[in-house]
Amino acid sequence: MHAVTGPGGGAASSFVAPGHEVTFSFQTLNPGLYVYHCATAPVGMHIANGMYGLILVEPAGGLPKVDKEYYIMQGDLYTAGANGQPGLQPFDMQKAVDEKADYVVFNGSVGSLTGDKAITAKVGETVRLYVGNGGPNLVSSFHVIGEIFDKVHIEGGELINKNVQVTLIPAGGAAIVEFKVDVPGTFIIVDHSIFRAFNKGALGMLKVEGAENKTIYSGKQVEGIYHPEGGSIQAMPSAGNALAPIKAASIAERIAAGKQIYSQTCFACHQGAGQGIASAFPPLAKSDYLNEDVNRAIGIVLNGKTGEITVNGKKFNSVMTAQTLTDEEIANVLTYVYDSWGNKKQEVTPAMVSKVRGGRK
Ligand code: HEC
Ligand SMILES: [Cu+2]
Repeated sequence: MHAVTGPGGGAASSFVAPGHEVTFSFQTLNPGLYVYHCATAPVGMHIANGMYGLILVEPAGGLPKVDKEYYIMQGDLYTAGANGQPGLQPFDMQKAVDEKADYVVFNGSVGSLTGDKAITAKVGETVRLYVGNGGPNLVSSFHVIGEIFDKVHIEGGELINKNVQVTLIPAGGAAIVEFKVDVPGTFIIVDHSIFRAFNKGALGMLKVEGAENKTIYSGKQVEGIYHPEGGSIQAMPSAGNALAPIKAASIAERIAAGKQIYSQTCFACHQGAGQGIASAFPPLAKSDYLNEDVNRAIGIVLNGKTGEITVNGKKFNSVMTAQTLTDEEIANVLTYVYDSWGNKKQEVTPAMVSKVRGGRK
C-alpha cells in the first residue's frame, strides 16, 4: 500500500494464508491519493488481474468541498484471446512481459463508465476525479475531451497545477483533477494514447445536464461535409489470428453478442444510442434507410459505403470503412441494431450475410 510508511508498504505484515486473518496498523503521515495493490508473487500477474485500488489520505481538515466526486482507476489487461474475443479469457504472461495490452480500461471493464453507467454532473457544478493507474505496465495520459482541468494535484500529491489539458499518471500512481462544468453535453474521458480509448476500452463518459451558455460554446454556426476517413472506402485490417466466434443459439444470444460488436466496432461513428453525428455519421436509431432494405444494410457493413444517401430526411455524403467481420458477427451486430432504438426487430442470420457476400462483384 503506497499510503504506508514501513517496509514493503505493509506487504509482509498483511501476508496471510487463506482462511486466516492478520492485523497491523500504520499512520497516515502524508496526505495524498495512493495506489494499493497485491504484492504476492508473481506480483505482475496479480496486478494485471486487477488486484489494486486507491486510498485517499485527506489533509487535516479535509479537501475543499466540491459538488461531485468520482473514482476512476485505469488498468491494462493481457488475455490469451485477442481484444473482443468472447468467453472467459486466461491471463497471457508473454503479452504482459512484452507490454502488449489487449485491453486498457477504466474501473475494470470495457464500458464501465459509458451509456447508463456514465458519471454525471449539472452545469455549474464542480467535479473532482480521483484517478489512479494500476498498470501494471502502461502510463496514462488522462484527458476529458471538451474540458480543461482547473486544478490537478500532480501525481496525487500536494503540488497543484492549473489549466491542464492532459495529465500524466504513472503506473502505480494517481492524480486528483478538478474542474467546473460550464456547458451541457457528453464529455468523453480517455487515455489520450488514443488507440487505447477507441480500440482497447479506455473510454468513459461524463454527462452534464443544464442550460446552454452560447457565449462559452456557440454550437454549430456553419455546416459543411466532413470526410472522416478520407475520400474513398478503406477496409479495417482483419484480425489474422482471431478464432471463430461462438455461434449464437438464440435471438437473445445473437443480440447480446451483437451489442458487444457494436460497442467495439460501430459505436465510435454511429454513437452509443445509434444517434449518429449530424452531417458526418447517419443515425442507425429509427433509420428509415436501414429499415427499408436489410440486404442493402448487410452490403454496407460488408463493403463499406460512400456517396450521397438520405437517412430520415437528412443527406449524408461521407465514407464508411468496410468492416472485416465474419458472417456470424455481421448477423449478430445487425440483429442487435435492428432490435434497438425503435428499429423493426428483424433477425439477420449468417446465411443471409453469406448470400449477400456471395453476390458481391
Ligand atoms: C468509420 C466510421 C464508421 C464505422 C466504424 C461504421 N460506420 Fe456505418 N456509416 C458510416 C458512414 C459515414 C455512413 C454513410 C456513408 C455515406 O455517406 O455513403 C454509414 C452508413 C451506415 C448505414 C446506412 C445508413 C443508415 O444510417 O442506416 C448502416 C446500416 C451502417 N452504417 C451500419 C454500420 C454498422 C452495423 C457498423 C458496425 C459494424 C458501422 N456502420 C460502422 C460510418 C461508419
Ligand atoms: Cu507498488
